[in-house]
Amino acid sequence: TKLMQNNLAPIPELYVSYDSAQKMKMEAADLTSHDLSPRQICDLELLMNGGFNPLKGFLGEEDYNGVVENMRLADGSLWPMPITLDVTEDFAGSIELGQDIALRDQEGVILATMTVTDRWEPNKANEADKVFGADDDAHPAVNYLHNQAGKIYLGGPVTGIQQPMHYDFRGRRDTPNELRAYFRKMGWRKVVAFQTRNPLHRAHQELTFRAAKEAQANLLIHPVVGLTKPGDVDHFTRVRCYEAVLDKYPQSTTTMSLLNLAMRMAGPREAVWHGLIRANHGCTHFIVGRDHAGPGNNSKGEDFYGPYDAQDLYRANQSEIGCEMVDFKHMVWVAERAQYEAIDEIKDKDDVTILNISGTELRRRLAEGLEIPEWFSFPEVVKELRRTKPPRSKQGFTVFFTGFSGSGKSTIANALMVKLMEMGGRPVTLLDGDIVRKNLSSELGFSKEHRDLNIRRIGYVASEITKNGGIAICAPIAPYATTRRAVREDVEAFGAFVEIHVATSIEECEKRDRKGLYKLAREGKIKEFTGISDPYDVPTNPELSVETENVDVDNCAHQVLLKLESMGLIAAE
Ligand code: PPS
Repeated sequence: TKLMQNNLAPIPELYVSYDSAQKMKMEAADLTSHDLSPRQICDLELLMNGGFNPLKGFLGEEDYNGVVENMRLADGSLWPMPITLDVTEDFAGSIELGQDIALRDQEGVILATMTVTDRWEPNKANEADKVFGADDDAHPAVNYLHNQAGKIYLGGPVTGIQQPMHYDFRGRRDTPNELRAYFRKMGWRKVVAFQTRNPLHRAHQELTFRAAKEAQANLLIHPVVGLTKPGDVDHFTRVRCYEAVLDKYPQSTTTMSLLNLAMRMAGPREAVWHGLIRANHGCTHFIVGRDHAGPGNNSKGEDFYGPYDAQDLYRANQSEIGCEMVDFKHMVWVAERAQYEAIDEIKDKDDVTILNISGTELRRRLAEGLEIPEWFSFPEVVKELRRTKPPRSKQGFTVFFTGFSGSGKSTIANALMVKLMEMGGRPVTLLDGDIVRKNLSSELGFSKEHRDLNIRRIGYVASEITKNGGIAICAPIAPYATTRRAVREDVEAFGAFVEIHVATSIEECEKRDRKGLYKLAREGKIKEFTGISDPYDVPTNPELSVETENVDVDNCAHQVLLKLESMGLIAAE
């Protein structure tokens, strides 16, 4: 391969001068405003600072069609990812073509204006197929497309007023031109970039170090801190980990900069996109690994892309990307030689012990507080990860009882609370149906809409308690499966969600009729009464289902404790 060297001349940005920006801010008060989503803010930042060069704004229809169909803008240049401004039909209908709109962040600060030249309804199924490989909601970007993105796209040139504000790690964030200036200043003529959304362990350190040696280049660790794959380690933790690993590289050969990119997990197309972005940041080489930017499994449990599809597509477009690929060698630990080696280069595979810890295995070990060997990661990194992800027995969690009125939810929930408090260690909050309706939801009735609001509020509070390391015990009727699923998702972002169906039959509840409400419901004096005149979706996959007929409360609560123990949520000290 020819040895690429970088051309470090500044690349075009879309920002106006400071004085013009002040003036535009005043004038923009009169413009129709679009409030950007978190993903759109990431896209806008890279549009404005030249990270998405040659784009001059959100794609218009002709460019969009070219990008979707054959990875090319209307003028023929290579661009694999639709960078689109999706809006609601109402908003799209409220503006005219040719009009300037203000693009604002979530606090209402104006970041840019856009002259709307294009407005169209995209064929989202086609975009999903062509760009992401399948119209399958299991793909995070396809899910975004269908379930979060607005129906209409607006396109047009953007005029940048100011960068989105970041309060974290400010010294570690660089625009393409800031990185170019840094490379110029340091005399770095060849730079290999490493893209990552994960903490760096020893295999990554070894691989990046080797890539730099092979390309005879300096190294840029270029982690994504915008949006990555749902469930990833948060970027605050990751950056602390990266900072610890930076010390492990030979001094002044390596630097680290944070990239506020919203990833799409689009595998091959994403690799090409990442390469173009790194070329814009002044890099000459780019590391592409196995399953680069892979989205995980599709709804049939299969891979979306082949493990080396990204490398193939990159190679085919390399000359236009302007950033040479260094392909990832899958690195494994060879115990006998106490070193990392590329799996395809080990000649004596049958005679040596090859060790590797997968991401899933690492998460399991963290969750259970098990050993993570020194050959796998650096003690500083493991310490940070353990700080953020303590073992399950020290994390917060939510126990969510559901069942008919009078099924025994509150009684069991109370018994459980007392047992957990006896054990100690974590604060416990009981969000009982009646308590919540007195405090959080006093204005709500029992329509579907109000019940949903009530349950979502309980879910919000429970997820905050879970995040902060406490135990939330919820005991509403929660009759609708979709709402329970939504609450589960809210909570599982931070800890375990344990759904418990208190499976007392409606006949038994009515027979007990503790509060006399069933009688009133039968007489029609209470409308929309769950189980009598309003539906209850029986949980299909609860963590536990308890029978209460002929079983005492203490025993029911004990069954829950055993469940919590089997899930690793409570443990002996
Ligand atoms: S929901 O559906 O989850 O929002 O209900 P929840 O907040 O748990 O409130 C249920 C308690 O309110 C009393 N109540 C009713 N329940 C069901 N349907 C109707 N129409 C209704 N009207 C009042 C009832 O006493 C429930 O108390 P529990 O503790 O479940 O017995």
